[in-house]
Amino acid sequence: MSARVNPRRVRRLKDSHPGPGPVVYWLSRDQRARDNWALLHAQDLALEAARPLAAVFCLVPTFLGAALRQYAFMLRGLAETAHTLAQHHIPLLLVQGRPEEEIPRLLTALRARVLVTDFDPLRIKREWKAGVLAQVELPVLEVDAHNIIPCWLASPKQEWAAYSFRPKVRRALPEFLTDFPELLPHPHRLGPPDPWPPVEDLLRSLPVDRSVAEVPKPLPGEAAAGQALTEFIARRLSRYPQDRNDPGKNGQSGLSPYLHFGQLAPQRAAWEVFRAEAPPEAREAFLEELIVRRELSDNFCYYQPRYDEVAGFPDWARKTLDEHRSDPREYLYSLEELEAARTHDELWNAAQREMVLTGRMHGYLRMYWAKKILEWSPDPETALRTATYLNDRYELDGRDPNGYVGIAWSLGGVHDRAFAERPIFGKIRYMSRQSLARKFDLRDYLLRFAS
Ligand code: FAD
Ligand code: FO1
Repeated sequence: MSARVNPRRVRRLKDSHPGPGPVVYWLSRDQRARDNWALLHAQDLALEAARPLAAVFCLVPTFLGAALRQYAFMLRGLAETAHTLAQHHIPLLLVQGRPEEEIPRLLTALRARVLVTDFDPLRIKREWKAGVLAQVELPVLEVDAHNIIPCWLASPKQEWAAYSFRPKVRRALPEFLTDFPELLPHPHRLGPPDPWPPVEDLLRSLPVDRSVAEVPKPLPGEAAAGQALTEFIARRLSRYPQDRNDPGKNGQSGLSPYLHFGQLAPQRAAWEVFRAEAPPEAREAFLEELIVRRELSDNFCYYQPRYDEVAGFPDWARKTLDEHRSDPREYLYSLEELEAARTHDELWNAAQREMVLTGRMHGYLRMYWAKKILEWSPDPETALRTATYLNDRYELDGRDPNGYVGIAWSLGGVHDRAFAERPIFGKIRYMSRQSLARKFDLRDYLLRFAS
C-alpha cells in the first residue's frame, strides 16, 4: 500500500512500541469520513499492518461556551459520519467526558496499535492532547487535515500580516492543493460497533444552555455541506468579489459552520473552486479568504499562545489602546444591553439580532459589530471578553481560530496596520456607520432584523 498521504502532513508526537490491536483515529477537529487526511493515514497504517481501524469521538459536556445550537449541529453531523464510516467497516466509537481520561481508557481496552490525531491550534485541544500523551504508551501521530498546507510547514513563525504569509502559501500550494483519494472499505473488522445513540438522547444528557436554540439552516452534515459548496460554486462564486461584503446581498458562501466542525474539508472547497468555471478574479478572491485568511488564523493561534487576550495584540496596538484608555466614552453598554441588542445604533442592533436569531452574522458587519463593542466598552479587555462571549455563544462557526483572529483584528489590529489616531481607538482601524451606509443599501437588512 503506497502512502496516500503526503508524509509532510504527518508529525510524530510520541514514539513507542505499537500495540497488538487496531489503529485508532481520534476524530475531533475534522469530523468527516470523506477528504480526511488523518483518517486516510490511519487507514494506510492499518492496511500495512493488516489490522482493524476504529475512529473515536470524545464528547465533552462543555466546550468554550457552546450551547444547544452548536452541539445539535455537530452531533447531527456526527451521526451521519458514523453511518458512513460503518458502511466502510470503520466503527466510530463514542466516549463521553474528559478526553484525558476517556481516550487513554479506550486505547488500553482496545490494546491499540497506534493513535492518529488531527491538528488544532486551540489551547484546549493542546491540553487534551498533552494529557493523553502523558498517559499512553503507544506511538502517537498528528496529521493536519484542516489546513491545506500543514500549519507548522506554512510558516515557522507568527506572521504579522497576510502580505508576508501569502507568498509562502503560494509557494507551497502546488505540493499540497491536490484532490483526495477515496476512503476504502476496510478489510479487517473490529466487530460490530454499538449503534450511534439517537442525537436527542445525547443532547438531553448534556448540560447545554438550551436558551440558544437550534437554527433551521444550514442543515448539518457532510452531504449538506457538499450540496452547499456545489450550490455556491454554481450560483454565487462568480459574483463573490462584488457581493461578498454587501449585507444586502447573499454574496458569501455560508460554508463556515461546515468548515468549523470539519464536516467539509477546506481543501475540498479550495480544490473545487480552483477548478470551477468562474472568472479568475472571483476564484482568486474566494481562495484568498478560504486559504490565506483562514490558514493565517491557524498560524496566529498556533504561534501566539495568548491569541484570545489583549496581551496577544501587536505592541503598537497595545500601546495605542493604552494611550486612549481614559478617553471619555460617549456610550457605554453592559453585556446584557449588548446581548439584547439594546443600543442607540440600529445597524449594530440588527447585526446582533441576525446572529442571535440565525446563528450567523454577515462577514462585513462582524468587523463593524466588534469595533463598536470596543467603542462602547469601558476598556479593551472588557470589549474582548464581551465580543468573544457573544460570538462563541450565538455563532454556529464560533469557538474557532478564525473567531479569535477576527476579534483580535477588529479590536487589536492583528494582521492590520495603524491608521490615523482618534479617540478610544487610537491608531486601530475605525469603521463608521456613515462609511457603511455610503457603500451599501442597508434598508433591506435593517428591515429583516428590525426589533
Ligand atoms: P466566505 O466569505 O464565503 O469565506 C469562505 C471561508 O473563508 C470562510 O468560511 C472562512 O473559513 C474563510 N474566511 C472568510 N473570511 C475570513 C476571515 N476574515 N478570516 C478568516 N477566515 C475567513 N469566522 C469563523 O469561521 N468563525 C468565527 O467565529 C468568526 N468570528 C469572526 C469575528 C469577527 C469579529 C470577524 C471580523 C470575523 C470573524 N470570522 C469568523 C471570519 C469571517 O467573518 C467568517 O469566516 C465568514 O464571515 C464566514 O462566512 P462564510 O463562510 O460565508 O464566508
Ligand atoms: N471537539 C471534540 O473533540 N469533542 C467535543 O465534544 C466538541 C464539542 C464542540 C462543541 C462546539 C464547538 O464549536 C466545537 C466542539 N468541538 C469538540 C471542537 C470542534 O470540533 C473543533 O475542533 C474546534 O472547535 C475548532 O478548532
